[in-house]
Amino acid sequence: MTALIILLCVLLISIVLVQIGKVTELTAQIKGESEVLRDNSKWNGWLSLAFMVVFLGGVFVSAYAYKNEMMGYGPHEAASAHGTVLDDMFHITLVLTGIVFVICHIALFWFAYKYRWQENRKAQFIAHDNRLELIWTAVPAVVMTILVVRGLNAWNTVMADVNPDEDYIEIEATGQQFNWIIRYPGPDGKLGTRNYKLTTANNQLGMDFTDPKTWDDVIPGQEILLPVGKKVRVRITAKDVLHNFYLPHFRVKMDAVPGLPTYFIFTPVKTTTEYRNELRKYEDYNLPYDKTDPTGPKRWEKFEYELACAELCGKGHYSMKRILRVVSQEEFDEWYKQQESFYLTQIRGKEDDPNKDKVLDIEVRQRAQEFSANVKTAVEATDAAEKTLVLNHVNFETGSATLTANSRYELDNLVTALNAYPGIVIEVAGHTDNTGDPAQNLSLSAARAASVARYLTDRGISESRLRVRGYGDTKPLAPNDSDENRAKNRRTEFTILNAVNPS
Ligand SMILES: [Cu+2]
Repeated sequence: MTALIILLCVLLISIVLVQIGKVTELTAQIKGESEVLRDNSKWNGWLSLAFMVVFLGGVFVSAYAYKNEMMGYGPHEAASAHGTVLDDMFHITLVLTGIVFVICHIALFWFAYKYRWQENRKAQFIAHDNRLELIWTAVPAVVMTILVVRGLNAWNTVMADVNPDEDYIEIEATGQQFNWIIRYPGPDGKLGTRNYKLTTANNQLGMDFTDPKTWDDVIPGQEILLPVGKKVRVRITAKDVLHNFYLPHFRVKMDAVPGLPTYFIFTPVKTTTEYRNELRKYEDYNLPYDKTDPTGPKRWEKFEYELACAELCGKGHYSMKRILRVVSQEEFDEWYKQQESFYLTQIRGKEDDPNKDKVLDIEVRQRAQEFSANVKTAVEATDAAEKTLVLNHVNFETGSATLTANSRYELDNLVTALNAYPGIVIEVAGHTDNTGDPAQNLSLSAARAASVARYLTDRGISESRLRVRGYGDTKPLAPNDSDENRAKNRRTEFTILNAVNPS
């Protein structure tokens, strides 16, 4: 139906035009050709001028009306240090091409008016003019050079890699259909190695857990935080197809290519809260966020920085959106502290842990901290029951009093504690479960306690500070009714006999 109406309109307009043509021809015959030509030329000349004024006026009015939609203006200011460099490039290009645009249009329509047909005016033909050629080659060349040189400078500034001794944080973004896996380095500040061949259902990134740098790496939940004012280097990769790491507010955009790591470096300069407060100034952002709830939060209050994929990577492409929050360094540190190591929480001790029979450096450090805290509590405790601590990581070869190699870490902690509190005397006690002959258990537990004591005296602890006892199966911690409980009862522990303040 619409098509039919449009067709009819076109037909009618054509008929009208034909009729106007006929009328013009008739008038020309009556008035004489030249008079009509003069009238037409005059009208066309003036209409050209009118068009120029209306058109250019419209250009300026619409540019002003839509200025807040333009990048780098009003609510679209960059939130990163390099963002203004890029925005300025766009602005300079816009201003220069704008000047050319206005001059060209004035000239075009002015010439159409000025040199309209007039009687007795003869056209001049210029075959060639060197001076003109020079001008209209040199001017664009100079303008282009300015733009290109500025562009190259901006490129070199924005794409420069970090100095290794600079203060920055490196994170990693891996794109996959359809989400981003973001990885932060742990306290060591270094991202661990990856190898795609190690990819499993549990280890989506193929992190190489034989590399100690991976042990403390963190893969946070939905929320991504970055500290304000800190340089961030993002390693960008993809697992399946081409994705694109895009942080529009920070003017960060880089392809995520499978098999070819890329990077982008930027420094966020405005926290989410600061950006929200800037948006607050604009009328648009004072409208309700949810149109059906006019009294609810305003648009500026709900503003968030976004991470998007800027590559049409498949039908779930849109769902790659993530919220990025830029916060103060303190708030970031607080959040970062709560993040747990991916390896220690998801892989350690499980089937695909390549370090099953090793004690890791971070565990050694963590246990040492816990141990010294426990000893401090035990020394200060007044209740006798709280003065006994189990050596959880001290173990023996089956049926013998030989310490396993990994026992040394906790025993070293004990040596450190005894040196820190030179006044204390301890009882080292061996315990077994109830399997086997009680008399044998008793002697085994005594032998094990003696092994521990020997380890301590070998490291300079005076024998006079140690009481050694085997209790066999006489003091179980739990009833010997399950494997788990029996394991609990097979233990070595120490009791602080007299607590003297550390010297
Ligand atoms: Cu994508």
